[in-house]
Amino acid sequence: MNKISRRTLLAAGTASVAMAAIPARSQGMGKLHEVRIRNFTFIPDMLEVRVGDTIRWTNEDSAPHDATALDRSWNSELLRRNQSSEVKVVQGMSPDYLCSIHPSMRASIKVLPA
Ligand SMILES: [Cu+2]
Repeated sequence: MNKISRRTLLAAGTASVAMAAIPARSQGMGKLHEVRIRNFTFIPDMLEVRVGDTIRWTNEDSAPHDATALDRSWNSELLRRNQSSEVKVVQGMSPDYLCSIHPSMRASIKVLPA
């Protein structure tokens, strides 16, 4: 690699880091909420969130699980053991969810006003 292309790459790298940081500061990143899935249970099974927050589900069971809105309007990825998936909280997000594989697994979120 010659000097010029190396310098260009470094400059590009710096610019992308700066661009990523600006919206984070001006808009706020929202809070990250963790939900663990253990023994066929969402923990916690009730979560208070705000628009712009992120919910991360992590499956600690050997059985696969997911988080799927009762009305199917949103869902996490299918989670195998120790896998995580994140969903961003949006306005009017459907509050009640289940595991689509084990529908008796139920939990809910409460979207608080911003
Ligand atoms: Cu399940």
